[in-house]
Amino acid sequence: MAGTITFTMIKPDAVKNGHIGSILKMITDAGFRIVAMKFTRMSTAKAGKFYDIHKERPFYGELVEFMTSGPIVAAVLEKSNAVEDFRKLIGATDPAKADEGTIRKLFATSLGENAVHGADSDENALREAGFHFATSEWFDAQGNCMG
Ligand code: 3AN
Repeated sequence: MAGTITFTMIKPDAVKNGHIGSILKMITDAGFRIVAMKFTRMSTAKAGKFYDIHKERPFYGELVEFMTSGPIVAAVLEKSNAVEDFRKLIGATDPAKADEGTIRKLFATSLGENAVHGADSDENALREAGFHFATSEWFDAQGNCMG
């Protein structure tokens, strides 16, 4: 069964361009519940580790530099079929190929600076959520701390 948790970041480009509010509204309007959230700036070491899987890719250095260039919003989200539904909501990695009405189509500027991150599997969602949040920072639907 598909998991109910995904992990997202609103990236430095979307933060700088003033899109935090609009993006969060699209996320909650689509039925995702915010389980954990913070406004933070990643260190180079942290971003390097987060994107470890892309280490051999030619864009790795550029990606780490961009993701540490300003603050981000990191969040854990809950919904049935969370990972797949969130990937649909954000659209393709390249905004030029993203469907109309998706977050990347509306707010991303390029393939590298594409406004939002969405975990690509249940396993990565939990790994990435754990990277940014202690379970004491997670809250259930009744507002109770899950840690
Ligand atoms: P997604 O974010 O859609 O899962 P990934 O996991 O392939 O895409 O890539 C992670 C991030 O790396 C992307 N969000 C994007 O910022 C950056 N990226 C991916 N492909 C390229 C590329 N060809 N050139 C520059 N940056 C890229």
